[in-house]
Amino acid sequence: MQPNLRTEIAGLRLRNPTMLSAGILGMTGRSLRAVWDTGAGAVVTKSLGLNPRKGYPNPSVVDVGCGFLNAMGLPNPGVREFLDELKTAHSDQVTVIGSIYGGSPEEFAETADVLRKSVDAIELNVSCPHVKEVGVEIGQNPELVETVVSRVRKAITLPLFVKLSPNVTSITKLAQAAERGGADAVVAINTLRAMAIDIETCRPVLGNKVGGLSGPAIKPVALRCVYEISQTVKIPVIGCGGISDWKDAVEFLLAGARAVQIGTAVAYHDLSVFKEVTSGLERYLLRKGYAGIGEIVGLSH
Ligand code: RRO
Repeated sequence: MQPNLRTEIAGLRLRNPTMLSAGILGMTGRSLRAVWDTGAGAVVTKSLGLNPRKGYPNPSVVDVGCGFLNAMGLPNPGVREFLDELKTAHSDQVTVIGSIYGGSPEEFAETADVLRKSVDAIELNVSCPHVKEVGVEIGQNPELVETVVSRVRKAITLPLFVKLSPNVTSITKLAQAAERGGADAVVAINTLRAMAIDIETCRPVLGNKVGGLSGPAIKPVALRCVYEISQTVKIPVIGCGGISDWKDAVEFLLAGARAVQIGTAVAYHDLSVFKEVTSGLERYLLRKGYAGIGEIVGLSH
């Protein structure tokens, strides 16, 4: 019998445990739809705020060999403008998660409220490593995380995820704060603060100088975070960070993730990564004699 790849997170039913992570191909309805059509179990939008943002000057993304370094600076057209894109992306058949950021609990709540009817779940981005006031300054502070989450919790009934930062002393304390605030799941992890320097110009490569590292280099860090968080909180964990093939996905499930997000691998390879991961997972479950994903979640503990 074919193993069951379906999984569920806070009532959100997924056809398989893969998701497109925030920040990659999430800027238009057509690109979100295209990723869904290649087999992702859900797609996450680029992080959206109440007002449009231009983002940082180029270079804003650079390949550093072991991954990507980015300082996009939260470019987005603003949540209201994006609703039109969601008309293209979202339907009863297509699972879309809206990623949002804000400068205050009120701003997060208002943005979530605008999106509420156009997505299946909300992901709070409190962990952008290089944008002042709306990113990791919130995500490094457990009290603020709890306040933001509980304010959004009051505003919407949709499944509520919180994307956590690895740029902290204890990620488990932030996961606990999200859980106390009423989050349904945490996503671990956002990018690691990092930089590159051009040895000819003797200057930092990124327009913003410092950015976030994603891709294969951060996979072991992300895996450790998922392992620790899943031992600490009761809510589900969604793994994110350097997942490039089905073996990486299996590792994250064994560490305790109930689903995985894939971003940099889409840019490094192409959209076939979702099919590669789901068919590899299926073969693995079959070979090991497991009936479904649920049987291997957290098995390494
Ligand atoms: O837009 C960005 O520069 C960005 C964001 Br919002 C984020 O959450 N993580 C990241 O690495 N870049």
